[in-house]
Amino acid sequence: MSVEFLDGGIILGFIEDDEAFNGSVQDRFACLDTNHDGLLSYSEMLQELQSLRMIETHFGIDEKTDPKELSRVYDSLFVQYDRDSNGTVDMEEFKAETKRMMLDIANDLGFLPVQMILDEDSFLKKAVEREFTKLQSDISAYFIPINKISQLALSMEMGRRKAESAIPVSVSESLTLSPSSTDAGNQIHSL
Ligand SMILES: [Ca+2]
Ligand SMILES: [Ca+2]
Repeated sequence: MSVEFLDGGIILGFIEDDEAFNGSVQDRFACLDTNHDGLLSYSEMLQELQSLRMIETHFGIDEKTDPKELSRVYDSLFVQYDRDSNGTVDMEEFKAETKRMMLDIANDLGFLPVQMILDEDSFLKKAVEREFTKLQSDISAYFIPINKISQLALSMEMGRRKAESAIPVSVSESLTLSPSSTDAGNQIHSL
């Protein structure tokens, strides 16, 4: 569990990022599919349905704790996943319903960030993690890393010192050179 700031934009960014979203959905599906038959039975889905109910509780929609009521909630959630009503949830059904639910949450949230307690392996947490990684790579793309800055400052300082130490030399050179060069000029003219 961790407390994260979340808004609709973060969720939308996640579900529109095919690589991130499909990867997370496939990972979760594989975790839930304990007998590895490529389908999720009601009992395999129960863990997911329980975590979904928790999200709903955070939104203040569902406060029911009566076991009969709860199993009714899980039944209706399962039916939402099992779109062809064959009693199991396949990968496409799981992906489609997860996307639809995330879209609903994104629409409910809007673009004002809210603080939410998230499960470490929840899709919402994945959305936050993706946003954070994206933000970090955006920052490193726009800003020079700190060690580069200090290198730059060092080479600028070296350049400044070099220039300072060069000034007396060039002044004395120009002082000694200018009469002779004038002489040379005069000589050219006189020749
Ligand atoms: Ca299974
Ligand atoms: Ca099905």
